[in-house]
Amino acid sequence: MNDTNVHLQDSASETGFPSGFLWGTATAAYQIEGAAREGGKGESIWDRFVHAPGTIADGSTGDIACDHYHRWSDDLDLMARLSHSAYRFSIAWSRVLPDGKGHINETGMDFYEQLVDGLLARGIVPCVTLYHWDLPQALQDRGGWENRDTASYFADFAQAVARRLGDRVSAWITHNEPHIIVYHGYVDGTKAPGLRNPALVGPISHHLLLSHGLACQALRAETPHTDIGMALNFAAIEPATDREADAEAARTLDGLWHRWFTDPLFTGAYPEDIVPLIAQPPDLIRSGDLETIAAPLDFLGVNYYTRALVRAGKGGPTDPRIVPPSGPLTTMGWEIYPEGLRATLTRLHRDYQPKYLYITENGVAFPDTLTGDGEVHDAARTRYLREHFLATRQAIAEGMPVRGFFVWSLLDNFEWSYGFGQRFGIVYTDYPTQRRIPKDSATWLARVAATNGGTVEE
Ligand code: GCO
Repeated sequence: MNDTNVHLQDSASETGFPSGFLWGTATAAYQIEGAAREGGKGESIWDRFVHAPGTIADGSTGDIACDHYHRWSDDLDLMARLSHSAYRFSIAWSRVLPDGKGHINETGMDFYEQLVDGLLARGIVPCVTLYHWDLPQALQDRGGWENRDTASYFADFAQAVARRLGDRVSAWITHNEPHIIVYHGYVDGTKAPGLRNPALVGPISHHLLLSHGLACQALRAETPHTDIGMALNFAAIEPATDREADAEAARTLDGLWHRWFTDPLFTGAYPEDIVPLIAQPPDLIRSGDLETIAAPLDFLGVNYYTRALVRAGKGGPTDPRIVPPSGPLTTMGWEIYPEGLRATLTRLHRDYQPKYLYITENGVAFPDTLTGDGEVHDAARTRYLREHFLATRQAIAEGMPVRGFFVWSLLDNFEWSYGFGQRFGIVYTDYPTQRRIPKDSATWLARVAATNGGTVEE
C-alpha cells in the first residue's frame, strides 16, 4: 500500500494479525451504484445484459441497485461506524469514459474523487478495482475483449483514473476474477456479454492479461508509489477420492481455473499441461506480451468462498468434473470450507511468492430476514467469517504475508444473474426504502476490526 497513507509494520501484533492489517469490505460498481444512466455515464455491457429477457433470475436489474451513487456519503459514514480501516470498491469504466475511450466524463470522475476524499476524511484507506466486469458497451460493439485494442483502451482508462486519483489511492486492483469473466461471460453466457463460445477462452484470457500488463505500465508511470495487484478467485480444489485419475483431474481443473492466470502473471508463461486444452490462435501471443503480463506485482488479491471436489469424467484426467457439494451449504449452494482458505494462501505463497497477499473477497449469502424489531440475527454469517479469519490468522502464523481482509460485502446488493435474491451483505438492504440495517455480523466485525482481530474468538 502507498506509504503516505498507511504504515505497515512487519511485526505481528499480539492478536495474531500484523499491526496495520487492513479490515474492511468490498463492493463493485454495478452491484451497488445504480444511476445507470445518470451523470453522463455511458452504457456498459451489464446495463445491456440485464435488460435482455431471461438473463436475471428475478428479472431485476442494477439500474438502481443500492442507490449508492446518491447515498455514498451515508454509506461511508456507515463504514466508519463499522470501524473499517480500508474499503475496496470498483470504478465503472463507462462512468468515467462513456464511450470507453476518448472523452472523459468529469462528472463521473468527480463522483469517484469525492468517494476517495470522503474515505480519507474518515480514515479509511481506498483500494480501487479498475475492472469489475462492466466493459463500456461502446467497446463491446467493437469486439470487446475479443479485440486486442481493448487492452490498450483499458490502459488508457487506468492512466486517466490514476492521473486524477492516484495521489490518494493506496492500491490498484486491475482486474477482478478474469476466470469468471472468461467462463461466464464467454462460455456459459450467464454473465455479460452473455456469449457462448468456448473457442474464445484463449483470446479473452490473453487480452485480459495483456490489458493488466499494459495498465500496470500506465499505473507505475503515474503513481510509482501505489501498490498494484489483481484479484483472482480461488476455489480449494481437491480430488474427490484418492484415485490417481481424480488427483490428475483436480490438477487439470486447478490449471484451467487458476494456473492459467497466475502462471503468466508470476512466471511469464502459460502452464504447459493446460496449453493443449485451450486453443490459442497463432497470432494471439505477440512478441513481448508475456513480459508485459509478468511485470512484478506488489500483491495478489485472493477471492475465496468455497471448495471444489473433483473427479475424472469419461474423458479421463483432462475431463475434470465437480462433485455436487454436500454438508451445510450457503444459499448460493456453496460448501462452507474455511480450511481451504489457509491451504490456498499457503499454496500461492509457495508457488508464486507474491510480496503480499490480501483477502480481497470472502463472505457468504444466507436467507437473512428482518425481525419484527428491525434487526437481522445472522449468527451463521458471523460464524462463517470467524472461521475464515481464524484460518487467515493461522496462515499468518505460518509465515504467509497476509496484509488485509475485505469481507464481501458491505451491503446486500445486485448479485449478477441471481439478482437481489442472494444477500451477501453485513448490512441488510431494504430495497423498497433503501434503508441500511447493520446485521449482527456487522456489529461483530466492527469490534474485530477495532481490536485488530483481538476479539475474533468472541
Ligand atoms: C465474484 C464477484 C462478486 C460477487 C461475489 C459473490 O466473485 O463473483 O467478485 O462480485 O458478488 O463473489 O458471488
